[in-house]
Parts: sequence; structure tokens; C-alpha cells
Amino acid sequence: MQRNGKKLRRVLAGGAALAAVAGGVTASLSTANAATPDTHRATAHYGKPSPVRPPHTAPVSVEVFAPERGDNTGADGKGWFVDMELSFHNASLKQTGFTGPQLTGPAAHNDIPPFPGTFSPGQDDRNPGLVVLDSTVNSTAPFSGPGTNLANLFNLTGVTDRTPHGTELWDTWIVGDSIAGKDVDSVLTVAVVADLDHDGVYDDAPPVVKDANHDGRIDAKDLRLLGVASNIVQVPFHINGAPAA
Ligand SMILES: [Ca+2]
Ligand SMILES: [Ca+2]
Ligand SMILES: [Ca+2]
Repeated sequence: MQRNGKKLRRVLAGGAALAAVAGGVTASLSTANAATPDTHRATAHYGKPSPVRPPHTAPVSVEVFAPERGDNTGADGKGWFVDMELSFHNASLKQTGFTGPQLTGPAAHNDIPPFPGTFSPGQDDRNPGLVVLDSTVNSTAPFSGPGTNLANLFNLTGVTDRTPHGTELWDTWIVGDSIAGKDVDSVLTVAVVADLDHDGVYDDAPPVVKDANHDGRIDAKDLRLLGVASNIVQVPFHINGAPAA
């Protein structure tokens, strides 16, 4: 229940931010409260419900709200979401690597006020410890196949909780093109990279993850060899190729 409540709260936060930028309109909480939390958990393809919130056994906890395991996402290979929460335990905002909120995207949306942030494949300028991989990403420039760190394609990044015990960031991406294919089974992999240079800040995600164990695939095993500060979330899902209309 907490998970679904958080997910709903997450959608409201994103909607409010976009509304504020678009015209200073305040989101109506009365309308929002009328919404019904999504209790659907797809099981058709993979037979298991989405995992619950991970235990705090690592310095950072990653929780992915979307896609859920087995989801059949998007239309024409795009318009699907990657939405997540990063909880840094016993870490200040500075230690998370966070450099500022961003509301960004392609072309005219790239790196402009009021929340500038760059937009391209590679290490995120705002959340520089994050690695996001997708197993079916193409190898056409500027992409480098499944090892491409997709974190700098995220559109909406902000600080959602700061306490003496830690810091929480939320991060959302609406996938604007069929970069990971259409009508294809895919696997999303997400983690926060360890403080590899030991400067006390989680800001060491690479632009491209290498096939460190030389097994011909880029996946969680390679991230473990690279070094991670968090759990590694892997979400198998399907990208829908049918057009929207
Ligand atoms: Ca960025
Ligand atoms: Ca560092
Ligand atoms: Ca590998």
C-alpha cells in the first residue's frame, strides 16, 4: 500500500511541477485525491509481482515505480516511463552527488530555465552517480548499445526528503523515441555507482558500462564488478510497438 501511495504521490508531484512551469497553475488536490491508486501488478509475462521496497542493506536504496515487472509499456516503442526513487541513507544532499533540480528534454527543452539540466545519453549532470541501462538499446550514435548509461535522458529530477538520517531523490523519464525497440522483451537495470574516487560523493557513474566479465552481455554482473552503492534493480518488461491511434 505504501508503494502505491508513493506512486500516486509521485504522479502528483510531477504534474504539479509541469503545471507550475507551464503557467503557474496550482494543481488541484481535490481532483488528485479522487484518483484511484493503481493496484494492478502485471503477471502475464513473468508470473511474479513487482518486488517490495528493498531492505536498507546498502548505503543507497533504489526503488523503481515504472515500469513494473511484466508491464506492456508505451505505444510505437515510445511514451513509456522510467520512474524511480533513490534513498541515500546517512547521506547529505551534497553526498548524493545531486547538483540541482532539472526539468529538461530534447531540442528546445534542453538545459533551459527554470530548472536547467543537460539531455543526452551518458552520465547525468544532476544525478551523476546513477546508472540506468536497458538491454535492447540500439547502437546507433549517440547510443552505444545496452551499456549506454541512460541517466542523462531523465526529464524531471528533484529532492523529495531530507532528514538527519538521509536524503531522498526522485527521478523520472518519459521515453521520447523507440531507442530500445518495438514489440520487444527488454530488461531495465538501475543502480547507484559506488564512490569510486573516494571523494565522499556519489558522482562516479560512467557514460557507458563495459562488459567487465566478457560474457557478451552488459548487466548486473558488470555493475557489481564496476562497484555499486545500492541494490541493483532489474525489471523485465515488454515495449509495445502498436501505434497510439
Ligand atoms: Ca541531465
Ligand atoms: Ca565520488
Ligand atoms: Ca557482462
